[in-house]
Amino acid sequence: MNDTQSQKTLVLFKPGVLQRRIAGEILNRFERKGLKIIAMKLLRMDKPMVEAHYAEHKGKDFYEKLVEYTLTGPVLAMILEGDEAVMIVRRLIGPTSIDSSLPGTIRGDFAAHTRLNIIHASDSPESAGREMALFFRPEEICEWTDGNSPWF
Ligand code: FUP
Repeated sequence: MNDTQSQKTLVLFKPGVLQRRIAGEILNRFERKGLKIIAMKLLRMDKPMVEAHYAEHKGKDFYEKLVEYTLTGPVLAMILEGDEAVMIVRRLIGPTSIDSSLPGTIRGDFAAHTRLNIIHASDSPESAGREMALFFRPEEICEWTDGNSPWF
């Protein structure tokens, strides 16, 4: 525990999660790992917001389809907090490419196509800062402590 650092990370359940009624099942994986939910919002992203979120991919061959998919329904955005949360959440979701996403990871278990890989999570503390600000105002973030909870 000594060298670990508490971090916040932005997680986005893409439209396929709500459409397939698996939000609870996926959220459960983060909670049972010990990550803390400190913000959560169900929303329909508009095109400018999707384009801002995926700005780094503009011009790539998958970009238009990725934007289109992200607009097909509501998304569930959340901020998770915990020691080394950025890395831990990325490990839980699995690699971007479905070819590399092993069973046991969220993408490995629930997604069959890279473009429809159902979930997004910040890939660095810097990305997390930018992405949290895109989805949440500061007053929408609810910090809390574990009190005497014994299990982490
Ligand atoms: P990740 O951070 O793991 O979500 O990965 P990226 O930011 O590299 O990619 C964002 C989204 O673009 C992925 F979720 C799916 C889509 N994508 C493709 O459709 N094809 C690719 O080759 C790479 C990414």
